[in-house]
Amino acid sequence: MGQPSEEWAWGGAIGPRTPTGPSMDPFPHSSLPVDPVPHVPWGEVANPALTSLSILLPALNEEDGIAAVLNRIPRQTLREKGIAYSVHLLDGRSTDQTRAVAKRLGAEIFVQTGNGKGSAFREFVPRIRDQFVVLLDSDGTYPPEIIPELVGKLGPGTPVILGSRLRGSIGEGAMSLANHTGNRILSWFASFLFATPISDVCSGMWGFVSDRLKSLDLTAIGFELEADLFAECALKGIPITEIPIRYDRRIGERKLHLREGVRIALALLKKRLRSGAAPAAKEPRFSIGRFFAEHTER
Ligand SMILES: Nc1nc2c(ncn2[C@@H]2O[C@H](COP(=O)(O)OP(=O)(O)OP(=O)(O)O)[C@@H](O)[C@H]2O)c(=O)[nH]1
Ligand SMILES: [Mg+2]
Repeated sequence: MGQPSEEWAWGGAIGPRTPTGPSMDPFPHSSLPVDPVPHVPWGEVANPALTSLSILLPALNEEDGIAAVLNRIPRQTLREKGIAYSVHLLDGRSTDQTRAVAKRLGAEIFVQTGNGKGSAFREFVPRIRDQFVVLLDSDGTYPPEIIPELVGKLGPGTPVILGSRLRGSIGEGAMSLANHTGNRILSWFASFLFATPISDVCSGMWGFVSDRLKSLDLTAIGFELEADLFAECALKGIPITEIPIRYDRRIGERKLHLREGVRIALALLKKRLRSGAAPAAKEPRFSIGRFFAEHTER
């Protein structure tokens, strides 16, 4: 052992090392609260009890549409309403810039393994951890602006909300006459088969209480997804509340062809025949008078 080094204060007797650093205040600081309340500016968050929301955007080659949709999500209003949200691109292995654009604009990217819009949605549902879900297309046709209002209506008595284009308004050139007629016929057919009125069974804008969504036994692969959502709700007695929405002309190339209408009708029929029993009782119950009133007043 050598001599103690120079920085040791050596008082001539062996003892503890003398501290040489700056002097410290006693700890903890008695003037500060032990567990300070985090600062949340009043007026910014109207409802401090946060609601959580997953916004799901299925997309196949929608590099232009997805940018428009993401830019139209009213982030400020969602924050002000105390809705903590995440946005998820459900990508059908796009070959354009869809994923890159969505990522740049803050969406989380999920790439489906199967094919079709229905498969993408079904693959993603088990991953949902938020209280509420909103589903809308990535082609700029549905109004992201109404998401806060839609989420505000969701709750135990209103577990599923459908944005109805046929009860709302349709922009010029947004829906061809053939599509319009097809949508009406399919909605009548679905209402009749499942004894449950619905005005727009092919609408791509829906809201869900996540637990109720997860209780559905969905089987759709492609564009019959919305018909499947409707049929499952009808069979399980889960009420669907309709709100009128605006439908605009699509951005980018369409993926749906007219023949899909036949596939959707067959999917509805198959589901109804396989279910055997009558649809579960729900509130409000179906009545022929009400059905015709609802489908003729527009
Ligand atoms: N993940 C995924 N999304 C898809 C697939 N096919 C279509 N989509 C998306 O599903 C949404 C609906 O498809 P569209 O082609 O717009 O069909 P549509 O809205 O019924 O018909 P249009 O009137 O032509 O707009 C769009 O956002 C598509 O990009 C697919 O195979 N996988
Ligand atoms: Mg579309």
